[in-house]
Amino acid sequence: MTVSDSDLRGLGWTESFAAHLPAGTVPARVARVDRGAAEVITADGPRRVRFGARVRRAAADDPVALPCVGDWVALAPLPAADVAGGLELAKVLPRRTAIVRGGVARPSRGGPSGDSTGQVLAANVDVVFVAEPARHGPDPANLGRIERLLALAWESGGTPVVLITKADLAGDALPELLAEVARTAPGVAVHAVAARIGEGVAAVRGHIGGSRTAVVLGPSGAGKSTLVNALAGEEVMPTQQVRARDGRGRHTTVHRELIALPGGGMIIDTPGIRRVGLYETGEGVGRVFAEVDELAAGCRFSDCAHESEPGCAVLAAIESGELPPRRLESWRRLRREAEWMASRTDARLRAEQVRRWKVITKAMRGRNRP
Ligand SMILES: Nc1nc2c(ncn2[C@@H]2O[C@H](COP(=O)(O)OP(=O)(O)OP(=O)(O)O)[C@@H](O)[C@H]2O)c(=O)[nH]1
Ligand SMILES: [Mg+2]
Ligand SMILES: [Zn+2]
Repeated sequence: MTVSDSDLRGLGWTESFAAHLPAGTVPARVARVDRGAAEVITADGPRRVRFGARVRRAAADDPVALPCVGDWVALAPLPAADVAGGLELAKVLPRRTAIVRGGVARPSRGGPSGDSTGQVLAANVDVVFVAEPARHGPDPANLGRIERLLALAWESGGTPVVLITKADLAGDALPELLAEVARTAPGVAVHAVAARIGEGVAAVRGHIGGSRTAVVLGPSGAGKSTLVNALAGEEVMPTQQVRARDGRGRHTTVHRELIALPGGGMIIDTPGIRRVGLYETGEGVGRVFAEVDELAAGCRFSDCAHESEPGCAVLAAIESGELPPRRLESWRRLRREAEWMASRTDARLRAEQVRRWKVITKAMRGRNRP
């Protein structure tokens, strides 16, 4: 590494990125993307760069190739430099991890529908915080949304962590809610956070040490930006000031943005997610429902569909109350969606596209395996 590279290590720059940096270019990390341009952080500080022609062409063919928040990129001198020192974003370096969402899938008679183009929500993240707000009342959190975001998080190659945000709103129901969420997220750390009053923030901070990068995903109004501000120790992101009357359809954060935290580590704040489809169809769903797979190993028939077969260990677990029926339904829905995605005619192409952009993920997955 060169001297200037060492300044970037705190931002997550490693030898494996350096190995892909073309000669004569400058490395930078993308902090924010606007149409056709990006705010990047270089060893010399922040600057704004436009996408070069090759990057624009690649992104037109394949949206996954579009530079994204968290990406490491190569900056090259502008081809016809009328501005001295002018740089453009010339190349996206292969991603270590990437959160890729599919097109919005709507249930229809023939199964899920929707397009199968992907969008990278964040790149090179180590930790994926799934933020689900606690609510007052009989239905204190949306467990299905947690499961869906966990599948996406596992597919990314990063480590998921569930945050029950606005935990103060759950009142006495909080311990029970946390226990239920823990059952919904096997093998995943679960924390209660009330960022507005500073509770649980230290536990979140504990996941973002050194030069790690985290991203926070969740619905609008979950308190994501409030948490990011609590971590940053200052008002870096605007938060929802007055509660919208119906609480819906108001997005305070509109850009995904990478924020460097005092004391090291980075967090990417994101706009609220309304509905997110699966894109990659690897081990994600299986990991979210690890206990269902374990139970299924005890079914009499190895191809048991857990519908009505004799000797079905999954149905027996439902009968005994060990497995909530909601959990099996949710598993079925996500499995169906993943299978539908995998069966699309462009599935092979899609897998190749992601592989091309995510070279080191396999090794990462091996390391993350509990
Ligand atoms: N009761 C309670 N309210 C909170 C807490 N954290 C945030 N809020 C409030 O929840 C509302 C939404 O907070 P934001 O941080 O803007 O939510 P967000 O997830 O960033 O929303 P988007 O940017 O729209 O995706 C604000 O009015 C916050 O003050 C908390 O710990 N407890
Ligand atoms: Mg926000
Ligand atoms: Zn079975």
